[in-house]
Amino acid sequence: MKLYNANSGNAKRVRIFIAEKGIQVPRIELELGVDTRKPEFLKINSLGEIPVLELDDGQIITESVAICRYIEAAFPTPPLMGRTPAEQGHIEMWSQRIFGHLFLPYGLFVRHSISLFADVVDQMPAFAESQKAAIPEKWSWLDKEMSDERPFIAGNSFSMADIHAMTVLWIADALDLPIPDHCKHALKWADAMRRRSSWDA
Ligand SMILES: N[C@@H](CCC(=O)N[C@@H](CS)C(=O)NCC(=O)O)C(=O)O
Repeated sequence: MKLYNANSGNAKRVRIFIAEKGIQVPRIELELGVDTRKPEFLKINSLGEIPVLELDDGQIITESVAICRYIEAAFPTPPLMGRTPAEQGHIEMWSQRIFGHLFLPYGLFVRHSISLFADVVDQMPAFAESQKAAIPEKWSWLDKEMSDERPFIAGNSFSMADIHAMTVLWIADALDLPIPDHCKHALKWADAMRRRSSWDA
């Protein structure tokens, strides 16, 4: 296997997942917005996006969550997407909640505000600002949800839902749009995630 990688949140999600599995996957490092738009890379992913996983037989898997699903099936230990039907349902529920309510506001703010994406989307500065303004209340929502003192996003075990949220945390750090100070439960969770070795993946 090899991973086409760059400095991005979607690639970070896959790098953390791989690190949590304790496996080694060689990387091909690309420059976002430069190498990702070259004809030779468009032959690998017609959308010109990383991450991309190339299997040993040459098959290509794109989309960060699809790559994680492949790795979960190929390397089931430790399980990160749940064992029982109830665990799988809850982890997927929380993964979608974190993606929809936290990753998207950050991601849409970025897409509508930085020059890298100026020729990818019709940027609307007012929309970017509205997404940015929504972020603190989204963290407040998560903080209230975690006031039951559960250690991880989807319950008592580390899972894909935490990896989704770690990706958000990494973007939040990069943009200096942090978890608000009053979100004590979310901040406690974030401190614990920063101490995991996979945080540096
Ligand atoms: N749904 C995809 C999104 C991937 C994506 O948007 N990648 C961006 C970086 S975060 C990219 O490679 N952009 C390349 C470019 O803009 O040239 C996934 O989850 O992997």
